[in-house]
Amino acid sequence: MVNRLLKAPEGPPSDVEQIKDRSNYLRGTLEEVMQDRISAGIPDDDNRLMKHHGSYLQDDRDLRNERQKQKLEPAYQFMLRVRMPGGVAKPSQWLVMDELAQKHGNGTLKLTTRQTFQMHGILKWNMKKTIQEIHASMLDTIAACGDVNRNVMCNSIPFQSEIHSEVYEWSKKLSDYLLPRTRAYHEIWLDEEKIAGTPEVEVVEPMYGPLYLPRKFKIGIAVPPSNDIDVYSQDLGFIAIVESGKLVGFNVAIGGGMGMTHGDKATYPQLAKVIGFCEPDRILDVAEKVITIQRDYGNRSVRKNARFKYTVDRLGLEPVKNELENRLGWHLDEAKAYHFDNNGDRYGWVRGLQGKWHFTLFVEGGRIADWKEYKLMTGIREIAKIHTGDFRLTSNQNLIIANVSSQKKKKIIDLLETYGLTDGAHHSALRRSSIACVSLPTCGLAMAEAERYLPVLLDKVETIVDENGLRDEEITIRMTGCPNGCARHALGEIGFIGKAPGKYNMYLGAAFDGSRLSKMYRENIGEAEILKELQVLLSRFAKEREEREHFGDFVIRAGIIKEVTDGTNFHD
Ligand code: SRM
Ligand code: SF4
Repeated sequence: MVNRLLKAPEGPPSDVEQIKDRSNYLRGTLEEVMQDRISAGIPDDDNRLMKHHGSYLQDDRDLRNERQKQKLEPAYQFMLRVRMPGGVAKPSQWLVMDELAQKHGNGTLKLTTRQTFQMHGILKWNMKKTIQEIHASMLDTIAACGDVNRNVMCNSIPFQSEIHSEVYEWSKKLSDYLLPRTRAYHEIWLDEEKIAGTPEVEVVEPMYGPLYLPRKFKIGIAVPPSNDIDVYSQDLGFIAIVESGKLVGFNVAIGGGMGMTHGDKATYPQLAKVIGFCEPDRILDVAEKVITIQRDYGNRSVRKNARFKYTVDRLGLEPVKNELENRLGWHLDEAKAYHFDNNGDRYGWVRGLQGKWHFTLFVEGGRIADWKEYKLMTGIREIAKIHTGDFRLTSNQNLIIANVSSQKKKKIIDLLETYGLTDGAHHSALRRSSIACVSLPTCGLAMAEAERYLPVLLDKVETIVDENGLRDEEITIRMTGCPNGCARHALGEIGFIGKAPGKYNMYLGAAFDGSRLSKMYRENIGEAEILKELQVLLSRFAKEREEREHFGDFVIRAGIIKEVTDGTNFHD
């Protein structure tokens, strides 16, 4: 039922809308083109649909020029992203991912900022078997990308109490409940028999409809005081409210998102706003109705303005809340008080429920690989072989070896030592608070390096940090290769966005707990200028900061950068 007071923007449907429309519920000609052996790639239309199956066609950009010179087609390969709510994987599943990465991928795994695995470098001919093996391990890649609800994030600290496992169960239920219903994935990748239906009467996608959403949609659940999942960056965020040790429900926040386009003020990062509270068993209903509002009123004409944050800003928070309550048929309660301390990870060993132990391992840039001097991938593989608990991928791209029994702890410690795997305590707290998106060489949208460059930059910044006595000071620092914000740059106290090879826009002033956006401080600067700026800023911070003041707050108080009070004034 459409509310006449609310309107979707007018305009012709975007190319992607047309592709989805023609696709017969995300099938397109994927089945045929994946069998075609002439090219290692697939046509653009099918690639748009491919995303809904959890994969992107990419090419190795390090090889692009050389292959062009040799008149070869680009070095096409696929990226595959797993759906894994809350980032929880069994050791057996880890071993499958590891094996597939060796067998069909580029020999590495990426732990993503939404708590899942990505594999890169899979050739077209190996895609089907890779997806089948993932499926056999009880994971899948459905809706990991595309215009649907994505991997549902959830606070990854397992030791807190029963609350964590309860909240994790909700993230799984949300993820399953909001899955597309089309059988396209099962038919194309898992050889499910096509069932002749009666399309005229059958409702294939009762919630999404045949066009799915105007854009991707993201949900995350935070458990205060940790905001590790950056709840305000989500299209729909839930904040767990715990009273007398019991989960009583969730505050509901809507309309967050990080992406923007350089130089286009009609695009901006935005924070989700809390609109009320609901009891736990109502969150599926809330999520479904919020999604249908975006389905009905999101911008299907201009994709760069199609995220739910723009729908909320265009229609207004109150009208969207009213519409939600109309669709729900009940009212949200008043939001309850909560408090966040930080949006990072806590490293090392902690003891939790039933005497189980958890170790948070520092994984720089989320990349699991073997280097000459550091056999991270082999080390975790050996741990997975004996581990009886589980693994938790964090939203800061780290890894928790979780639920280790006291009996097994010694063996795990031995393996950690053998392979030199640590909580990163020998690094600066700045490095341990860093995130970088994938960027080059696989990301087709990258304008500058991120994952490969941030560690190199940090080597130099750590010298400045040491000179100023800030080695143990947690300052969140995030780098992305373009303004899409995959490392949630706008919520890092220091943020860099790639502008061109070797050049970055520098951002300052985000809050340590992820509750305030950063603002641009310098435009298009290279390494020498970055270091010069940080030299001045960090030395001022060391001298002038107030007790326990965070860097993001300091730069605002000291008048170095203006506070961003809302995404809509991000560019002012
Ligand atoms: Fe992202 C597109 C990688 C989290 C905002 N993102 C991409 C693509 C698929 C590039 C493309 O479209 O061709 C990147 C693939 C690179 C590669 O080679 O693997 C990519 N995004 C990633 C990951 C792997 C970064 C990482 O290093 O961890 C993260 C995977 C998450 C996952 O497991 O699902 C990832 N992306 C994010 C986040 C952070 C988050 O969700 O918490 C954001 C910002 C939040 C948001 O969505 O607002 C994000 N990615 C984008 C955008 C901008 C979307 C927008 O509407 O503003 C794009 C581009 C697009 O959608 O057109 C994008
Ligand atoms: Fe690619 Fe840009 Fe996302 Fe980095 S932020 S992974 S460069 S789309």
